[in-house]
Amino acid sequence: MAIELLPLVAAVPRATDQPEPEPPPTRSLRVALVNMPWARVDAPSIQCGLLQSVVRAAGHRCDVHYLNLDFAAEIGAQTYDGLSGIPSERLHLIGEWLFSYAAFGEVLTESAYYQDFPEVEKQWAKLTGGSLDELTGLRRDTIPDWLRGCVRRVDWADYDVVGFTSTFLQNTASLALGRMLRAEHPDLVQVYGGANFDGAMGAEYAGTLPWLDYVVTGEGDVAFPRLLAQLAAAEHPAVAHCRVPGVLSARDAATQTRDAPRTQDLGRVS
Ligand code: B12
Repeated sequence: MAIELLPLVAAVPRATDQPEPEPPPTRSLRVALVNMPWARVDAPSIQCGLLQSVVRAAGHRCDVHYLNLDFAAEIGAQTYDGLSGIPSERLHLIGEWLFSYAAFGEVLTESAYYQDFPEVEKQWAKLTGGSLDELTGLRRDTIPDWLRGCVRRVDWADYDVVGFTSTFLQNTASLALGRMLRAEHPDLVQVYGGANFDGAMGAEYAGTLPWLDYVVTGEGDVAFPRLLAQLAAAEHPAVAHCRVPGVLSARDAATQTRDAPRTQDLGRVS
């Protein structure tokens, strides 16, 4: 038995087989990672925590902005929790729909949405005691105002790169803030990653939405620091041709669909 296992054991990479650490970047970048609604508020983001550690280890400054907490404070923790964990959210996608007006304008009207998903009225009333007019107000007024506040309150000019992480219902919130940031801070390089950008989804977003400078498909532990190193060396980072496996931009989204390589050294991700 021990003899049969031997080839398998030999194939497992050992510490000495690990790739050499990346050389230090040509300059240190200032990186902001953002955790948008509707990420849960009772736990930190494992994505931002891991990526912050690898970005710092690669020689850059890195802050994490928990804007999900800020939004929960804005609308009340109970309403936030209720909406982020609302039953059948995968059917009516209420979290995505609420931020969609700020991101894309009127794509699906309230009346059409409420007609398609009649359960939303009951669920919202149970959660807040409020009417559909109030839900409409949240979508049309509260959320766009809150996003404009996020653009003002954080000193985005102090960053070279902003990275949005998106899993579950974080997509339209991330895209909406990113779009507003592009208008106010056109030189801020925007990078998107997370389960919502995996595979073909990432390629589609990168090729369609012009404010997404780079999309990382797959794990970011290796690809993100490599991308940052190339951005640090580039004269015009937002339009640089970054040749990193798993990193897509509008310029090469159609041609590159490989996921980013996974780290082989868990000791570097902590
Ligand atoms: C643990 C887990 C859960 C846990 C905890 C979830 C939580 N709220 O944190 C539980 C059991 C609660 C859960 C529930 C659900 N889950 Co779940 N879950 C997972 C699982 C197994 C691991 C997620 C994780 O923490 N990974 C570890 C982190 C570090 O990895 P990561 O998120 O991929 O991040 C890396 C990259 O994406 C990238 N990256 C991420 N952000 C960024 C940002 C930038 C700028 C860059 C450059 C890179 C980058 O780098 C990161 C580090 O390598 C994944 C499958 C998987 N193998 O990933 C499914 C997964 C996330 N779940 C999924 C689903 C569908 C669900 C449910 C809806 C299932 C259901 N029907 O109820 C619920 C929803 C719960 C909710 N709304 O919170 C889907 C999400 C699809 C999507 N597009 O968002 C996944 C991807 C599984 C799948 N393939 O379908 N889940």
